[in-house]
Amino acid sequence: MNKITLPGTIWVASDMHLGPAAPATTEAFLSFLEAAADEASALLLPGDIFDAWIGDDVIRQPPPWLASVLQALKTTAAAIPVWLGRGNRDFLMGTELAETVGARLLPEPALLDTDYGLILLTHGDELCLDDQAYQAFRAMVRDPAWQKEFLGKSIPERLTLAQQARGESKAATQAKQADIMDVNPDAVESLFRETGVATLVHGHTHRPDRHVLEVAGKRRERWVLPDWDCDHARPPRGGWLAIDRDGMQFYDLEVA
Ligand code: LP5
Ligand code: MN
Repeated sequence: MNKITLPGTIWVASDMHLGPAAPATTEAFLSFLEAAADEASALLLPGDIFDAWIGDDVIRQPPPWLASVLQALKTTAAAIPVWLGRGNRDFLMGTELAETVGARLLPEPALLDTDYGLILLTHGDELCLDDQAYQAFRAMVRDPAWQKEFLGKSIPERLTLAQQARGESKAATQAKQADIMDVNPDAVESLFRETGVATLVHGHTHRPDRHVLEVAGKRRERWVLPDWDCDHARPPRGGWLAIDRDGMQFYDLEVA
């Protein structure tokens, strides 16, 4: 697996779920991007930056909320390296988006060579193996033939389908048992074994935490990133993980 060398202070954040219905979260993200440009050496965004990404061609005539996000990403990427990773809601992010904002796309998973050591970074949905209905959906939408057909539809058609899929997903997740929507312990263990790394960082489950476990006689840590919601959650929530030579630390968004 190729390593991404990232010296200095790295900021990692996921699951912002930005979209037209999340203006306050978008504002918080714009401030976060400005702070990252000033304070971090690199910014990594491993997935679900967007609530639903229907294809990179939307950036050719972006709606105002998206135009502001693209501009801010561009400004930050001109100051520090920015890496975008695909999540389960923005798995269609591609090279046109990355090149337009001056970012790079993260491999899945990504192996980071940081001042704190090797860290494996991924969105996390691929580890939720007990959620078989989701894994079937994932296999369908990750299939290049499905993607080609979907991307061949008009933007309004794709927006309607994305909205339907979000509706179905909300209903499905409400009906599911909470524990099947968490990562599968065997999948996590296999990833630690196969890669030999001591630290895994992922998002997706919206269960921010640091888990300590032992795999193959070695101490491992699994750090789970928080989701962001400054529009509907009270108090508003969100945050990021900072990694530097001294270790790893969560920071909460400071929002009024
Ligand atoms: O995203 P979230 O947090 O609600 O739940 C996820 C899993 N759901 C998804 C689906 C996405 O939310 C949908 C948005 C994708 C937009 C991208 C572009 C457009 C694609 C259009 C597709 C037709 O990822 C959810 C997990 C949960 O995480 C926890 O891990 O449980 O999985 C599901 O809800 C899957 C369902 O169980 C089964 C499939 C429902 C979707 C069916 C789509 C039907 C589309 C309608 C077209 C006529
Ligand atoms: Mn997700």
